[in-house]
Amino acid sequence: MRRLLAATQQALAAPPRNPRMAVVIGRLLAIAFLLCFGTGLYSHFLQEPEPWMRFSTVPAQLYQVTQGIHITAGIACFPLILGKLYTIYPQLFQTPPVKGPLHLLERASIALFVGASLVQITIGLLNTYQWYPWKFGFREVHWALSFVVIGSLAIHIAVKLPMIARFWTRNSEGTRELRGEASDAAAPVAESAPVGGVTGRIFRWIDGAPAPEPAVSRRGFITAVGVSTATVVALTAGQSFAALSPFNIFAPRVKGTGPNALPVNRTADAAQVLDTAVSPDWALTISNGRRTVTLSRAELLALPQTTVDLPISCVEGWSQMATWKGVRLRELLNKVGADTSQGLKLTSLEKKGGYRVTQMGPEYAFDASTLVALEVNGETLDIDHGYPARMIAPGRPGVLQTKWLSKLEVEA
Ligand SMILES: Nc1nc2c(c(=O)[nH]1)N[C@H]1C(S)=C(S)[C@@H](COP(=O)(O)O)O[C@H]1N2
Ligand SMILES: [Mo]
Repeated sequence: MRRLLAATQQALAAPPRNPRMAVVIGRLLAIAFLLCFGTGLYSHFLQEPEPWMRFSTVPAQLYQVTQGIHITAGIACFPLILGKLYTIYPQLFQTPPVKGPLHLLERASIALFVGASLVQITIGLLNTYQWYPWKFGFREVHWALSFVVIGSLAIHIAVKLPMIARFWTRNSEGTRELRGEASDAAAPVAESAPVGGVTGRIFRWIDGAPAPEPAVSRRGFITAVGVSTATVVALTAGQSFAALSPFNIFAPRVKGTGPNALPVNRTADAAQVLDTAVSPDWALTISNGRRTVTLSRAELLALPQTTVDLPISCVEGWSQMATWKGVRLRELLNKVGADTSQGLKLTSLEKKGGYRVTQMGPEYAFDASTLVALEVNGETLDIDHGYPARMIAPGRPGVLQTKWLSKLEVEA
């Protein structure tokens, strides 16, 4: 058994499979994971705020940027994780497979880490394509898994710290030794002492055996990982970042397409509002306790109109700037005597769906650029964009930009 494992390791030896490479890719992955985690927490609390939480409404593109980073960094994880797995693959066959309880724990935490990360980035990617081929709630699972990933990442880093330090820079002791430059260069790497439970030799060749002909050179490997990461980022980031928009090949939404030159996320048909949205009886109800005001679309159009540039920034990654025109929400709230400490409950005409009823904090409700929009990009709102009236506020996730408004209720 031991022999078989050792032989497998030897057969898998290749120049990019060394601890220095594992550390270099690991650093990039850690950055990507932390970016995803931080921006993910922000996105989560915007959608499910604790009662005491208040958010910044400036800059209006804040969420567009944080969510763009979230999706783009998540996509970059694919080639990076594959590269990292390639690099450490021979470690699967280390001998003995388990040295003791601590070693078992270490290997189990890595298994958990790798498994959870792969599931996490895969369901995240599928979500950007609005494809939910599973039964569970995406948000709950993505949220819970993020703690498994970050927790096991922390354990992983702690366990590997001695090795990470040994290979951290080009001139670290371990790196120089790998290059055969260390002061004790005469001693073959194969005999180097175990470091943090890992011997340098595992990544190279075994016990003085001749180096195998490299099938993949170190430089070829770096190029492959680098080019594939840059490519997937460049070809998808255009959904979130306007400058890269011409290169948006793989990302599902394309800027400037759709009615009103704006992509649609949920159509009026899907929301089952094709009849109610165009009914002549439609009116927007605004209430604060007993005080209620009801305004038809013509009455809304007769009020002072404000024009603002605000993005739709979908949690699924795509975003687009648009020019909105309509009535300032705070002017409507003043009509029912709401004060600036009060939040709002928004109800859509939509018959069912997760975003039929949403909540808006006072910082958004009373912001001067938050509108009950009636027009977009110089035209009447298309029914797919929320005709007869929709909410548009700065810095909010797209899911909270409620279309086909029906009721606004000031919270006590
Ligand atoms: N009532 C309602 N409003 C909604 C949604 C919805 O499902 N129902 N989807 C939201 C989502 S997820 C996004 S990204 C934006 C997209 O706006 P658009 O379709 O006008 O571009 O609308 C939001 N408004
Ligand atoms: Mo969205």
